[in-house]
Amino acid sequence: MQPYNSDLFLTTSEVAHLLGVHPSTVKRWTDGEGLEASKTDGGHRRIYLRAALDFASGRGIETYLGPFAPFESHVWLSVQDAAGHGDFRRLRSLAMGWLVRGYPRRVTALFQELVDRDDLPLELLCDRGIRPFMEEVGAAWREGRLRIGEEHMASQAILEALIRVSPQGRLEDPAAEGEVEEGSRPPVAVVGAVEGDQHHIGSLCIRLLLERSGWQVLYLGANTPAEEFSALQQTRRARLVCISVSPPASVAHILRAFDVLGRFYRPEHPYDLVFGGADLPRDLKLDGTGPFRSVHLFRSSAEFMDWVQKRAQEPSTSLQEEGP
Ligand code: B12
Repeated sequence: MQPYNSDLFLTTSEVAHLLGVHPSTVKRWTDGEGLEASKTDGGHRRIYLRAALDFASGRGIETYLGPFAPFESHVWLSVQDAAGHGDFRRLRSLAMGWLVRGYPRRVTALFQELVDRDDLPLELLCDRGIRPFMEEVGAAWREGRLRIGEEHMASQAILEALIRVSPQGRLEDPAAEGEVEEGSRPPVAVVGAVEGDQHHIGSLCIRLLLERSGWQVLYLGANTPAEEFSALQQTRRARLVCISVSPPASVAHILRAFDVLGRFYRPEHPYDLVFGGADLPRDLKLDGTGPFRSVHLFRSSAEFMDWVQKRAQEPSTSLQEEGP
C-alpha cells in the first residue's frame, strides 16, 4: 500500500462525491465493510484518499482520478483548490510540470476534467485558470525555460480540451432547420479571431460558453477577415458576432473590422457586435455604435457572460432566433 498523505484526509461527503455514491453508503462502507476510516475528536469520519481509491478499485468503481495514476493526489488537490476556492496555482504548477516532462495528454485530460465539472463555472476556469496558465507558458518561453515546441504543445493541449468537450455532438440538419417552428431555433452566433490574429484559444472559450448557454455557434477560428464574419452573419441570420483580439493585433485591426462590418450591415438582419480580449487597449474609442444593434468591448469571459445573460432577459431584444 502507498504511504498515506495527511493533506489528503477526506470527509465522508468528499469521498461520496468522488466515488459517485450517497454519503450514507460511504458511512456504511466504513462501518465494517472494509473502507478504512478514523474519527476526529468531534466524531466525524475521515478517510485517506488512497484508502478510498484502493477500496473503489477493489469494487470496480471508476473515478475521474483513475487515468491520472500515479498523480491522483496531486490532481485531487488541484481540482479541490480550483473548484472549491477558485485557486488555480496548484493546477498551473502541475500542468507546467507535466508539460516539461513531456506529458501533454495529461494536461489535456486535466483541463478537460475541469471544463466538464459543474462545480466550477466555465468563465472562471477560462479567465483565472486557462488564461493565466497560458500566460505562464508564454513567460517561461520568453525566459528560455520552455522551448517553442513545448509552448505549442501547451496550446494544443488546451485547444484539444476545449474542442473535445464541445456539446455540439450533433451535426447540423439542413432539413430540420427549415422545419423547426419559429422561435424555437437556438440563437446563432458567429465567433472567431480578428484578421491577422493567430491566437484563438480565447475565442474557443467564448464558443464553448455560448454553446453551453444554448447558442448555436459558427466558429471561424484564427485570423478571419471581417468580410467573412459579415457574410456568415447574413446567411445564417446570426444575432451575435464575437471577435477576439489578442496582441499584436490592436486598435487598427478593431477599427477595420468595425468599419467593414458596418458597411455590410443589413438592418433587416440586426445583430450585436462584441470585441473581446484581456489586452484590448483601454483608450479604445469606437465612433458610437455604428449601425449595429449594440457594440461592446469585454476584457474577460465573465463580463461577457454577464451581459449575455442580461441580454437574453430583455424582452424587446430577445436573443431568440428571428424569422427569415
Ligand atoms: C499560445 C500563444 C501563441 C500561439 C497561439 C496558438 C493558438 N492556436 O491560439 C502562437 C504560437 C500561434 C502564437 C503566435 C504569436 N504570438 Co503569441 N502568445 C501565445 C500565449 C503564450 C498564450 C495566448 C493564449 O492562448 N492565452 C489563453 C487564452 C484563454 O487567453 P486570451 O486569448 O487572452 O483569452 C481570454 C481573454 O482575453 C478573453 N477573450 C479572448 N477573446 C475573447 C473574445 C470575446 C468575444 C470575449 C468576450 C472575451 C475574449 O477571454 C479569454 C478567457 O479569459 C500569449 C501569452 C500571453 N501573455 O497571453 C502569447 C502572446 C499573445 N503572443 C505574442 C506574440 C508576440 C506572438 C507572435 C507575434 C510571435 C511571433 N514572433 O511570431 C505570433 C503572433 C502572430 C499573430 N499575428 O497573431 C505576444 C504579444 C505581445 C504584444 N504585445 O505584441 C504574447 C503576449 C507573448 C509575449 N509576451 O511576448 N502565440
